[in-house]
Amino acid sequence: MHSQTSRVRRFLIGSAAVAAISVGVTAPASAQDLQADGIYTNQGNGTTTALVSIDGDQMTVRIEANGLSPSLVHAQHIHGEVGVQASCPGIDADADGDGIVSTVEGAGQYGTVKVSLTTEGDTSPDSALAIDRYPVAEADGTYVYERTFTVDPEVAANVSLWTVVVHGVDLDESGEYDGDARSSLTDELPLEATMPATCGALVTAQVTATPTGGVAAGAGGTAQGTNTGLAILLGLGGLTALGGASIVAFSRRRNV
Ligand SMILES: [Cu+2]
Repeated sequence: MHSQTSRVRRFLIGSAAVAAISVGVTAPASAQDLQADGIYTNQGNGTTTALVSIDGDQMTVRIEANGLSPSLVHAQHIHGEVGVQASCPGIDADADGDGIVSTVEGAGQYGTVKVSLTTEGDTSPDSALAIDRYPVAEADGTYVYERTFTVDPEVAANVSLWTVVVHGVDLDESGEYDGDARSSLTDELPLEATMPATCGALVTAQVTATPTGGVAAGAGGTAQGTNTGLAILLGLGGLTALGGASIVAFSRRRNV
């Protein structure tokens, strides 16, 4: 037999727990997860997968690259223009008809450099050509890049419109960036070093966990968050949004 009092108390305990646990569901909503699947824009068979997460002024970028020119450095940037939906060029962007979409020829669609995805130090457009601070592909043409850094509010607000471009194609497979053709950006570098290898437009990343899954996963102790005050506010909102189903799910879990 259940007294009214114990039933109410049980509900309140359950609600508090759900409110706390739903922090684990609600808090990431302030972050933004984007993904860009980059394919080759020129000769070469490179592919890149870029994951970009924004949380306040912190940006985390992970790039997995395959099929790039081996053992060579690959400049990589987030390209775009404020307030403009960027896209990746096709061969029709080859204005001078040399069969290659240069960085400048592609800029009409993907814009200018907004973030330099360097391995260390500055990440501003000033480092766009800092080729001593970009990833070098392994001998099999792969690399993995991951870095977290601070970005301007303008970048955080616009990055979902932008693209990830990885540069560098060893066209003649000589093992180095060379040849008479000069970069569209600077005469100091060969065209091979700066021409786009892959380009991908950033879109919202696929959600991998349902809210219910998030609650279950969170039962292990996300209540011990650091933003307790804010978390409670967010948690209350989360509780309303999650509704009774989550409480049932939580109760069932507790009874297992
Ligand atoms: Cu670039």
